[in-house]
Amino acid sequence: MKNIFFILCVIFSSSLFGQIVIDRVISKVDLSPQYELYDGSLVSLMGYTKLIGGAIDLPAPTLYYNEGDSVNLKLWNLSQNAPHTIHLHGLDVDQQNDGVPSLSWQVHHNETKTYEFIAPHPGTYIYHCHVVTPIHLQGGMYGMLIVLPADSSKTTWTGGYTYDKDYSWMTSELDTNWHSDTLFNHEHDTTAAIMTMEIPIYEPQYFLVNGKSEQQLNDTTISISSKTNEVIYLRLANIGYHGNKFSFPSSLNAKIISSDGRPLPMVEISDSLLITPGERYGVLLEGNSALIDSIQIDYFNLNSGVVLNSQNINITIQNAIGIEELSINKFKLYPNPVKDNLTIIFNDRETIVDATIFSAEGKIIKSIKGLQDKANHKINLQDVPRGTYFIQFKNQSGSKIESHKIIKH
Ligand SMILES: [Cu+2]
Repeated sequence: MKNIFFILCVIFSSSLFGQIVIDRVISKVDLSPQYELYDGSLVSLMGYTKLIGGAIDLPAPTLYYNEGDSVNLKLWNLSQNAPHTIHLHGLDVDQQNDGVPSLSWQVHHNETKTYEFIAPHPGTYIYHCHVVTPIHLQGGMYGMLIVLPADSSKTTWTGGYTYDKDYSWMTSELDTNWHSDTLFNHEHDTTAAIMTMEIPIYEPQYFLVNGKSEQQLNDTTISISSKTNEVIYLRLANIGYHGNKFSFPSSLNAKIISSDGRPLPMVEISDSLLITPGERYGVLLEGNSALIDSIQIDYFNLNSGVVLNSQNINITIQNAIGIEELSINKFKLYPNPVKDNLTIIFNDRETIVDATIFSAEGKIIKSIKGLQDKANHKINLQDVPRGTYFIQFKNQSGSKIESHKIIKH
């Protein structure tokens, strides 16, 4: 009888509290600049990774849990000097496990400590270091934490909206002057009442989505590719020090459904959305007709409101008949998929354009300047390895006209 009672308890508790999940992240500091920015320059990071020998990820690896999971999240600090923590931004966890050093503990060099919590409501959260937060966070110690419904279904939350595809975009900025050895290698005692450290004025040169910018945003994990009438679920999180204004093409009928890990009481239908640092939003998009456009993100100074930079993420919605059939394209490419020569035809009377071919990782493969609306242009892709690429057309003033996906066979 006792045994049956015990078994029933185990079954009941596992169905109520979900799985026990053991997870680990490692904190590190680059000894030399290794993280490549869109213009090819390298910068050092202070951040998290999952692999001992792996490079630091920017953002940190996204942590996925299911609602009700009992999570044991270990932090192994392999970096020298400053200790680190994991603050679980927006999650309902107890103070001991919330990674704020003055209220709990911190993890010193070569120590491992474990955060224990039950994954709360399905939604989008952030984790970041809470030791000398402005510096460690700018250094790269941030990532997304996503709680899925208990059954892992493509549903925003239990009983919520179903979706076909989801994309997670974490916005931030990067000021290379904050990525110096002097700032990263500081010794730090969080119990000290006074700590002085000279910090440069924050003037970021790079404005990021998932650690990338400009042509790197053609990465297939970031740019949206979908079919008509598919529902796209966008998880947005701003971990920069500036505000973001998202502008969605109006034909996508953007619906703002959740904020900071909770459903909004009223769904808001809006083509624009402001996100301040630390906030998260859930947005549903659905295109009823074919589209090649972009979602614009303006990064603005919270004090002055001045827009400092804008990034665009391509969105392609295809009919079942495929991308070549879209009549709104200004350029036609054939054959696509291509084996040898890619021919470009001007559908519209853009006079002179520059074309750049990028790999899915954002590396420039070929750059052709001054294409003219007269003859057919052939680009030889024989020497390009098989894979997915993007061709981007810009006019002579440097404004982007449109981008196409190319499949190389
Ligand atoms: Cu830290």
